[in-house]
Amino acid sequence: MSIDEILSNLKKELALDDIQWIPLAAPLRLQEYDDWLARGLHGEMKYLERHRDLKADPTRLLSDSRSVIMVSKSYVPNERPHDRLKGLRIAAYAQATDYHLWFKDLLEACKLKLEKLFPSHSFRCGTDSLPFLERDFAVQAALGWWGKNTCVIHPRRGSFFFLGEILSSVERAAVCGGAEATCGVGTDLVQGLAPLPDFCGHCDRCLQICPTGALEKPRQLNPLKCIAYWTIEAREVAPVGLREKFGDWFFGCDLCQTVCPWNQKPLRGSAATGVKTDLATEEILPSVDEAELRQDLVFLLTASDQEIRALVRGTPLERSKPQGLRRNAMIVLAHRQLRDLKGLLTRWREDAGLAELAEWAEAKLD
Ligand code: B12
Ligand code: SF4
Ligand code: SF4
Repeated sequence: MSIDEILSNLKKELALDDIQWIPLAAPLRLQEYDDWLARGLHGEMKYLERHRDLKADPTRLLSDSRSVIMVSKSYVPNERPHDRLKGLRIAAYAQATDYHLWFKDLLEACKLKLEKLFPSHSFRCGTDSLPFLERDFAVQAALGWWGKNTCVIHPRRGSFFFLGEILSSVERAAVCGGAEATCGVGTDLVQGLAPLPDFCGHCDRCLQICPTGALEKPRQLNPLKCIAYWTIEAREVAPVGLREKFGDWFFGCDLCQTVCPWNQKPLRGSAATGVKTDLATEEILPSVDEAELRQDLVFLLTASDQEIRALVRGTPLERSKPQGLRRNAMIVLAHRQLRDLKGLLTRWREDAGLAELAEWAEAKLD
């Protein structure tokens, strides 16, 4: 079996969108990563700093690793929807069950098949949480180009996909010289793949649409201004001037991807249909159901930690913890000017972490 046949079989059997196998080289943009860390842009995401050396040398993740298989899996249209907190504006990836579980399972299945084909070799897979510069290697594997919004974009598939990786000890010399010579792992592994051209051209829609100015320059995102950072990763509450600009995003943000011309085709027919890239921010996204919105806000601001945890279990929303979800709910409540729900804020004025935000939200509703 040739390498192309192996990859094509894996793609079909596991319903992957793209899969490429490349030699493990150095990251392309480590210097930019270091500059970004040096500016402190990782904020509370201290793991990005801790993992820096592992990212610089991915061979440390798997001894004898020689190559990596990069995989993409689209989440638009959503094949695994959950029905939690549907009244709130949640980024498309988080409207599905947690990809750290199901996509990791797909990658493990892929790994098992590879272990059978290459019994004397070792493999290690991951998605998101492995200290590995996924977008850098996805670009190396020609799964897309680096968009000005920093996402990896494919000319046909757009950017609404997850990335995953399988590190492997396989290299041409080892395979062809040993018992697995019939596998025919050939020159394509040695040479790598030609990168895709940068198809952003003169477009700058993502930079224009970002409500907080987080895309400071093409391909330079400042998470400390990004809605996704403040609603998913941060434990702190966003500074006042910034939270005013969040709109009704409750968890994550898709604006810089939604306006991207390369995402219009993948978006058609998905839950996000109706996207019109020439409209003002408020009009770009489908409206949320007001009754459901109220119901969700009441739940989040009255339920116990335990009840909230039970509701979001198995979804990406778990990442924010109950206190983070309450925090996000208060900002949405203030933004949507739901004055009749103002009473929900009262009890949080006594809460050490949320008091300032509760007072701010009350003032916004006055
Ligand atoms: C930390 C993190 C975040 C942070 C920081 C985002 C960021 N842009 O770095 C926050 C919380 C904000 C975030 C948000 C999102 N994330 Co995130 N995130 C990550 C994580 C864990 C690490 C990314 C990282 O290393 N950032 C460090 C900075 C420095 O990297 P960077 O901004 O990409 O900058 C690089 C380029 O700009 C490049 N560069 C700089 N200058 C130049 C110039 C040229 C010419 C070129 C070519 C390149 C280039 O070099 C830099 C260093 O590599 C990865 C998973 C992983 N293990 O890699 C997922 C990951 C990047 N996230 C992902 C997703 C889906 C999202 C969201 C869409 C979720 C959402 N809807 O809310 C948003 C998208 C926001 C955006 N526009 O990027 C996917 C992206 C898939 C894709 N198609 O690209 C990943 C790969 C997870 C996964 N396994 O699928 N994320
Ligand atoms: S995810 Fe939202 S806030 Fe973050 S850079 Fe994109 S548009 Fe801006
Ligand atoms: S919106 Fe335009 S500039 Fe931004 S990533 Fe898409 S093509 Fe590139």
